[in-house]
Amino acid sequence: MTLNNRKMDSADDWWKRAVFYQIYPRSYMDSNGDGVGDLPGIISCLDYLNDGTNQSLGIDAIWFSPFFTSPDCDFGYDVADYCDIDPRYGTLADFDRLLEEAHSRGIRIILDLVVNHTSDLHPWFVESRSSRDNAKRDWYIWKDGRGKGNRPPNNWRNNFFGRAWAWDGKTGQYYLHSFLKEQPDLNWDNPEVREAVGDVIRFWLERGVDGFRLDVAHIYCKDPQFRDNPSLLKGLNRVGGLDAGDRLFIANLMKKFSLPELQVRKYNQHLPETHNVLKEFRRIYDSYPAVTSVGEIVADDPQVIASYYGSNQDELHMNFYFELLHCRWKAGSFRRCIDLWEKTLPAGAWPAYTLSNHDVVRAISRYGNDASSEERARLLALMLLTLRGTPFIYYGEEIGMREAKLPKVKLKDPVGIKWYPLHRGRDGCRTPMQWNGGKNGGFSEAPETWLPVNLNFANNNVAIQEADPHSLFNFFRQLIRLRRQLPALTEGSYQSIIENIPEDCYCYRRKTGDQELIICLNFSAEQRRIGYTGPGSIKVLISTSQDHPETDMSPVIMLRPYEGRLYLIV
Ligand code: TEU
Repeated sequence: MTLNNRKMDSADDWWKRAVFYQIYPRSYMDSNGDGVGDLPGIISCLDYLNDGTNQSLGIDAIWFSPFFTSPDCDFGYDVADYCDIDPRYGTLADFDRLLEEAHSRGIRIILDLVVNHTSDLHPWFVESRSSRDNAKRDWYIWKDGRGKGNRPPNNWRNNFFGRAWAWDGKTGQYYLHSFLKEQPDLNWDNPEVREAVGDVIRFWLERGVDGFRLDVAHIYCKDPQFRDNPSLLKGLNRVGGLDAGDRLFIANLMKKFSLPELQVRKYNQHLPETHNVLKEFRRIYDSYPAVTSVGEIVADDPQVIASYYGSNQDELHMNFYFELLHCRWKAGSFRRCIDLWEKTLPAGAWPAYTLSNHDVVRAISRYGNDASSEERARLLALMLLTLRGTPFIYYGEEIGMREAKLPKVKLKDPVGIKWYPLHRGRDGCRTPMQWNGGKNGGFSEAPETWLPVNLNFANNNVAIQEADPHSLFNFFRQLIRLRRQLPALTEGSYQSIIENIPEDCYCYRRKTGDQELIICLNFSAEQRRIGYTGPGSIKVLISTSQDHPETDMSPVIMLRPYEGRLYLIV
């Protein structure tokens, strides 16, 4: 291993200049041949991510999906011990080594803080469910049943399938679970819970981690009266949107596929008290140097997402903007989405963008798997790395890993198992990293890996792409370098350009006092022409097409199908 010490950006706001990379630890690199990725495996790949030379990908920070002790009902998102590493991934000593090796390469590390709920095997819950008068009973949300039929306390549905209440026969009460019944929700009204989670945060900050990604931070607090959520169908009905036939059709469909009742989540998300929890967290982060946080906040209204920065920048440092995951393949769809978020963000609030993660179909496949998928992936990469805000790359995105189509027998995600074939679940985006054309794509020596490696690994892997100067990997690599060299990309303002731009192109300006860049993205399958009429002339710095004219200074921009270019105004 080459240890090429790279100096870390030590400023408190390093995360504004950083390129993040999300690793799903089960699927990155298996060092001990059990078919499951692990921490020593990840350590052996750090040079690939950033070895301090121009040859590696060059990322600055990693977000790790959970590797804490877990029975894996939701693959780590059900934590049974927040302060230990699951033995399948390694030990705390391995973690310390990972942190040290990462830091020595200038790579910072943030962890996944999953504290809306724990695993049902967490000792806190084991105690809580042991008796009604246990000291930890109130650490979770326990309620009596309703009426003669002992119905669940209210109509809330969980986020996966079915109702959000599970009956505990031993103590004769229901407990709340916003996801699986093996993931009971913590009671954030209880000061002891807040204190205990604060201790977890401090535990990792003391060890030297650089921050956290906060799982479903918008649902920590619940309505104190636990009122029924309004039904979406009834609401639609009131405004005359559905006739009786529609209602019957929908009701039958929902029954057939045991779909959850459609309801407005009025009382189990975005409660004002949640902001106080996040402020408490922020005070802890701020008592350590250079800590950051990024929230998984899901809301339809961008104002609501923006509120989680805090009125005084005193809650989350960054919030993902998931709307970007729902854009159609249309220049206007992306432009409107970004413009709206830029307009909504309060002054000083810093955006975070991602196009893929462990919960959604990989972006390269989301827009269709065909001959132009890779061109589209390049266009998306150029956009992701030139928008104003911190980009998060999902592992494998840099080599264009596709969503794997797995047969039902191979599925592991409870969501896919339950809904198949309607919804194949989230396994398709979680398959092992494709390192080379060897056994299991170079991921593992095991006879069988936890999820199969995607069948295309022989043609789609790191080794091939490292060797090909025109590969997607090398495009990402160059783009990340370029981003570091151009202050307008990290610090500059953002302004979309509409005048004289063809409908299927998305163009924007990034600008500081002394640097101005223009990014032009052609979303159409045909050539597009844009005339540049601004001051000065323009010089192309990078294009998604391999053989663009390096020194093109022409005022007419001819974009090839799906081509994107970054121009400097000189
Ligand atoms: O996800 C929250 C969430 O509600 C969705 O992304 C959900 O996983 C998806 O809609 C299901 O189809 C977070 C994590 O990212 C996810 O992996 C966990 O399963 C979930 O929380 C529970 O911790």
